[in-house]
Amino acid sequence: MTVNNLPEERVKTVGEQVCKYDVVIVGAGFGGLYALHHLRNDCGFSVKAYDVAGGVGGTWYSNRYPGARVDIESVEYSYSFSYELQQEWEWTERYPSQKEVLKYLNHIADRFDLRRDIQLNTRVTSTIFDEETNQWLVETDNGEQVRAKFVIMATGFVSAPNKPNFKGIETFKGKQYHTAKWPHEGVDFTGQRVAVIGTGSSAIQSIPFIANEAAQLTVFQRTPAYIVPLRNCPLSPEYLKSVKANYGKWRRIERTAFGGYVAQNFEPRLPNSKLALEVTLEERLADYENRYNSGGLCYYNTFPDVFTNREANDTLAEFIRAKMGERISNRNIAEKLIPKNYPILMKRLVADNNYLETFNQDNVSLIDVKESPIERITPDGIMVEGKEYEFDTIVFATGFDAVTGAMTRIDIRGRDNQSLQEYWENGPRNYLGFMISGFPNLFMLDGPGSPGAFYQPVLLNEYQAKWVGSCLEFMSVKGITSIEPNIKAENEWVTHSTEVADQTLLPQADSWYMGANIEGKARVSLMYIGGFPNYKRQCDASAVNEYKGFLLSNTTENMIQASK
Ligand code: NA7
Repeated sequence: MTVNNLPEERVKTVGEQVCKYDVVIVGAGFGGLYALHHLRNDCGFSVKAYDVAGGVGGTWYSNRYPGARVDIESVEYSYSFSYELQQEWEWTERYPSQKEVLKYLNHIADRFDLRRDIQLNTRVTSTIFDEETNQWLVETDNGEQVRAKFVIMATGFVSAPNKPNFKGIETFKGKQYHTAKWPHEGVDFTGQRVAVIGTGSSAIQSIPFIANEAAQLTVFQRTPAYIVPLRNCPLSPEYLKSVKANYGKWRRIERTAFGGYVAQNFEPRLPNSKLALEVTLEERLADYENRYNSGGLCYYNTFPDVFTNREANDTLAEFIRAKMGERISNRNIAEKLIPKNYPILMKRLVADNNYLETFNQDNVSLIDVKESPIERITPDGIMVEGKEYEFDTIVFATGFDAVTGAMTRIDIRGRDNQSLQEYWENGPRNYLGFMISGFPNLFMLDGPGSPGAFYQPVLLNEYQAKWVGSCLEFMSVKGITSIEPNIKAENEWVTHSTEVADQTLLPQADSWYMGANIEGKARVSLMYIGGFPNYKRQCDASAVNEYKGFLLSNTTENMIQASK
């Protein structure tokens, strides 16, 4: 017997094998951990989670580069599902370091007794849908095969590292590191000539630290980022006490805001309702100045027309450019570091800790590779425009095959042996960011088509895992064995998502939000930019209408809800 016509030798025990789990979860980061807790502890399903890493934490396990920290405030970038957890946990910094976030996630794994159902050091290599049994056959890199009724991809949107395949990369004689796969023992750059390729969040966080150790640091920049100060600081016991006393209010406001994080000057603030172009210049500048002084990413809650109207966007972009200029002493370098040609917020805004000032150091230089891309890596360094720059170490801060990469790197096959990679060749397709037509009983958390990186990912994970839990309970009660979107609903969701993105300035920037950072990747909006409240309304409406837009069946032949 074969599954989806796959070769017999690939499927070791199919036929004899019992279904071992109700749910297999791929990934043990924020999304996977909460999904495991909710589906097992709240809903009573048998659940097994796999993660390729040697510990829980997902992206916070592997991104250990110097200076790594979250740029959403700790009291917001944390789970809301447990009142007790929120009251117990004490964040030490306004923006916690990678170490502190990882400590928190390890605490979650222990506190909710999750480890016994997590298998680490295990890469899920394929998941194949068996149409005869409505089960997924999950295969891992240690040769294990398990069957599950449902699979949840909690693989994260910035987890599949992108290392561009520069010509000659294998000939480099020095050391190479990728920020997303940083050695646990750390790296000593003392006295070295170091290159950093990339100027996104990872580069901007790590460069000040590398520059302090290295003899020379050369940064290769393709696109300058809009940069604002993070203004990290320790958190006082009084502040934590006040947040804990008002956590419900914080969370309620977060759920109504576009970005899902609402702290400004240490208070939860509703997003602006007025438009940038309808207030006076003084009011507008006062708003921007207030956000600048507060620190961090709170511009995502500024005037809403900044997202949709280039003239409005320019008012903020101009303000930030001027602020960036004040921090860089060399005019030639400032000219390169300050972005000009794309709208602000449409490529990830980066909040820094002394990055711009680092270019005032004598040992730091900047090479613009936008017009003249890196030609090749040589045994001794990097070649640009026929000139060779020599290095002992190259740091690739080149980001991720974001949003879709973690899933398309797994051999996922749905009905008729359809490969997900092929199905998504022209961009990810799905319904409500949850499920894909032709791939029954496969759910995604924080995936394409959901608000993903446009919303606070921890809260989005919680909402989505609860939605999946309710869906599985519904199926269990009704004796439904298979669910997948109907193609009409999927098409409509893709069209709606694209239309919403086209109403914004998103397509005007080359960002990973649009798949533009990876050569050959389809250029489409990978996530839903209509805002979490809109997204939630549509997901809730589907659920209360007995999963409108989905095909439900109790056998493969018997579609009991053909096309609502
Ligand atoms: P990012 O933000 O995607 O940054 C990657 C950087 O690497 C970015 O500056 C890229 O330039 C640059 N890059 C990528 N490929 C190349 C090539 N071929 N040549 C030169 N430069 C290149 O990833 P991060 O890890 O910094 O952050 C990812 C997210 O994690 C971040 O947005 C937060 O949400 C958390 P580009 O801008 O594409 O021109």
